[in-house]
Amino acid sequence: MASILRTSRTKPVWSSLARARFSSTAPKNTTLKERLAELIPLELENVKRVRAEHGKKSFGPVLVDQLYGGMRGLPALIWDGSVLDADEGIRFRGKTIPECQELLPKAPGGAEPLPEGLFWLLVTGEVPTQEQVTELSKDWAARSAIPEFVEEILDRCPPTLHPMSQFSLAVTALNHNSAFAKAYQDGVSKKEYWGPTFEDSMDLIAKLPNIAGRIYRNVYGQGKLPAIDPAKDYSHNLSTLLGFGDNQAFVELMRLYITIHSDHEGGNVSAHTGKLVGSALSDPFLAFAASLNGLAGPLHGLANQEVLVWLSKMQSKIGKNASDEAVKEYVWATLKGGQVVPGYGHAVLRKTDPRYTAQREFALKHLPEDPLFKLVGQIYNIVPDILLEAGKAKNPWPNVDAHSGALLSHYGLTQMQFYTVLFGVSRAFGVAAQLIWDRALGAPLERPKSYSTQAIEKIFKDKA
Ligand code: CMX
Repeated sequence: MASILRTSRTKPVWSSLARARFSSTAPKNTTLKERLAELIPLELENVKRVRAEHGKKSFGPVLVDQLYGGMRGLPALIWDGSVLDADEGIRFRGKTIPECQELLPKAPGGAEPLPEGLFWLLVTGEVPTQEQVTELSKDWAARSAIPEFVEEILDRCPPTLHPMSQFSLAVTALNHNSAFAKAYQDGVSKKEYWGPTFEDSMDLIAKLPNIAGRIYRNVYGQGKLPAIDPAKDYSHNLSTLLGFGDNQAFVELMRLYITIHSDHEGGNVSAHTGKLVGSALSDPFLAFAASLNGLAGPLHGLANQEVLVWLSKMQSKIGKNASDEAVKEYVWATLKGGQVVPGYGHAVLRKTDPRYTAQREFALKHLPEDPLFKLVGQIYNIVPDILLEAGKAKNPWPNVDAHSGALLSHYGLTQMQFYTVLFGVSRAFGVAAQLIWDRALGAPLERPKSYSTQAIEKIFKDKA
């Protein structure tokens, strides 16, 4: 990569940033925070240059329809961790899911990427070494304990309170010990915001398994929570807290699951909400709790619960091993009843979600004969044609949520209401990575302009 930016000493400082951004590996013997401290001044210069060169250029017209239409396609945000292409799907810092599966460090004997490595990649654009990933696992284990009062909040929740509401409550309450909130009260300089934001983000990710595990055990009566083992990776510990730590295939599934659910560029509801709330300088716990509340909606993360609910209802109505004809009739009945087919369609994607494909490949390897997996496959052969024929959905293909529940349920995690909590644990990785950069780059308060219908009419009347 040619050097783009030069210092007064004509030293090509861009080259190390370019190295960080384009298929590079992390320099050895640095921690994530040390590496960030090196990259931040380079990225500040880079953003300055991009704004100087392109800041006044237009991205094209804004249509009134976009204001009414959920801002689809409106270029409005900076999000560095990942970019979503309508046809190709997600790339994390330029890398596809199969590339991440190949390049990121794995657990001994494992085949799936460790989410620790994915987080390093999201934050720096670099692939970390095995040692750096092990250090992250240890660091997160050391930060994993949750305050006693947060445990009490969870223990006092009625089991009928949805796990996502419990999750959001607990994450909000973590703000009690926020390093950023404290530093802000102590008058920290803007230039230093990223340091306490980094600490909070690391604490946030580290504490989520204990929160998720406690909710799972409380709600489903699964007994006492075991301790986090600093010698194990994040996904292994999460699996243990849920009661599946002895099942190596489940642990591998968690590694893949967290990796592929971590980030999906910035415009989706959970990512954008986290960034929006963070822009008010609400700390990462408050910002991410807001993300969780968005993820809990049935058109977004809750869809993975909805898929399993829908499949179960289907099985009780038309039986297991139903014919294609019976499934088709059930899908049409769903649409005619004014409901969506959960797990299908997407606001950006126009092809099968590569996150769906990654899960299908995992299933083909680990559970090819599972009846629910076979049903998911049968539905894949039926639903897109029906959605096309119905003529409304712009994308008839499956998204990530069409598959995840079938995998979890295969290993005995059958409590569908809990599924979005696992999506939430994963989504913290992407939201946290961007929050760190937003504070490092001094991202301003978000404040787009809204219009009333009356105002829009007036604008065009006056122009006529
Ligand atoms: N079943 C039935 N109708 C669907 C549909 C589906 N799976 N997907 C889209 N449509 C409908 C929309 O409801 C909309 O109908 P109206 O015009 O009556 O409002 C029409 O088709 C056009 O929608 P679109 O432009 O194709 O899709 P949107 O960008 O508006 O919405 C999404 C995207 C995901 C909300 C939608 O496809 C959907 O509701 N899918 C089912 C829920 C789901 O799986 N969500 C998870 C998405 C991934 C995630 O965030 O986790």
